[in-house]
Amino acid sequence: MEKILIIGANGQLGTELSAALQQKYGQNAIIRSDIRKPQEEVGIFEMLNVLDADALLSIVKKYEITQIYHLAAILSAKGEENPIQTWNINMNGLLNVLEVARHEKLNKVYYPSSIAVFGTTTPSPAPQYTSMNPSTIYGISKRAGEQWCEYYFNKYGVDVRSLRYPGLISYKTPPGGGTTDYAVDIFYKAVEGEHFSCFLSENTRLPMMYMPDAVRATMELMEAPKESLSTHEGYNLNAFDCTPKELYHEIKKHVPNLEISYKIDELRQSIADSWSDTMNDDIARQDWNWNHKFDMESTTKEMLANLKKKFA
Ligand code: AKB
Repeated sequence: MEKILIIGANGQLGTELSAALQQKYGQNAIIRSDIRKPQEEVGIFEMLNVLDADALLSIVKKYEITQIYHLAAILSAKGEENPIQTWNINMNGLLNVLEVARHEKLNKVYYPSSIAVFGTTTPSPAPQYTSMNPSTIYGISKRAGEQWCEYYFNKYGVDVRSLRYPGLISYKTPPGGGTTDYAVDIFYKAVEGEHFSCFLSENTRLPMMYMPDAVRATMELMEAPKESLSTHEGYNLNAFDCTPKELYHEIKKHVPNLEISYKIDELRQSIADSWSDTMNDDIARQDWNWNHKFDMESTTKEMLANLKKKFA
């Protein structure tokens, strides 16, 4: 029986992945952990700072953990406020997880990567294997993390799997400190009847994905037979791409009163400009049959309907 530890379970991805894993494996098989208590405690929860390797090991032993989903990280824009701290958390957290996986002989590890690994020398659409010169410490740590994952797979046989997520759009838990966060904020403003001030310019194109697709992709990758996987670095993962202007016009079809203005944040604009505006994910589609379900139109409908219910 699998026993799964989720590190960073209260975050944007962690909240929804925890619920999906609890549904699949049962509540007692999932140990949620984070540095803060969750607002709502569902199932087993442990306080854990992933930098504390002893605490991590004792939780792994206590629950006889067989898989770890290591989701804790500082995102792109927030990471620039304190690069050394970001490197420490993003990198040493991963190394603690890989070490415990190696010594305790865990079955599998999941490590999220990001479009932040790409840079200005990456062509568009970004191929799976390409030139990468990430410009943020978050991107540098994700790229190095991917390489550590491949290294632990080759050298120690740790079955670690990873996806390069686009910007994730969800209504359950807000993101924090990312460059793609505008694509979530705009929906909240639309539903709350407020003006939306966008920190990226109207024509900044970025890859995006609705959270249910991201959760399904993660679970499908983790369930794929090991022999079918051709990489243990992050797989490119694509759904749709859009600019703030395009997303605004799509939402406006449902919320005609929504107004937008642009107040560019230089840091986040420069980060977005350095990222690829779309990715080629053919290898994920070939290796483990990845296929997205949601495009910009269906994501918009779902986000608005669910946020309206949430605020009703
Ligand atoms: C961010 O904007 O930093 C994240 C990401 C694309 O990894 N959402």
